[in-house]
Amino acid sequence: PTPDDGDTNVVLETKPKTKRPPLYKVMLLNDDYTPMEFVVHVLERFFGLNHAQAFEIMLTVHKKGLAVVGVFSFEVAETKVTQVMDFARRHQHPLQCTMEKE
Ligand code: NFA
Repeated sequence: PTPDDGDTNVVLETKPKTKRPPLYKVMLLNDDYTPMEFVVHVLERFFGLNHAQAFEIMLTVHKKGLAVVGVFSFEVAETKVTQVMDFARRHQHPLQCTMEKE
């Protein structure tokens, strides 16, 4: 008798793997103390927004409590959060910046 080679009726399916790396939303949170102009400056400086875009997002955070300011790879998002948190602390403002997987 022929030994079973194990290849009988074996279907090898492969999904086409086109996995994109996960993206992370970087968010700014409202508070009662950080000056509006400081938030606008942060958005211009660390997120490359022009003044009008920065002002608009600042107002959204002010009115809604938070807003997504950008979507990035994990490393870039982490860097933005650290830069904003350090900058806010250096200026003694309680501004909070966080990230969340999309
Ligand atoms: N709410 C702050 C104020 O009235 C402004 C602010 C906007 C703070 C967005 C944090 C984020 N001075």
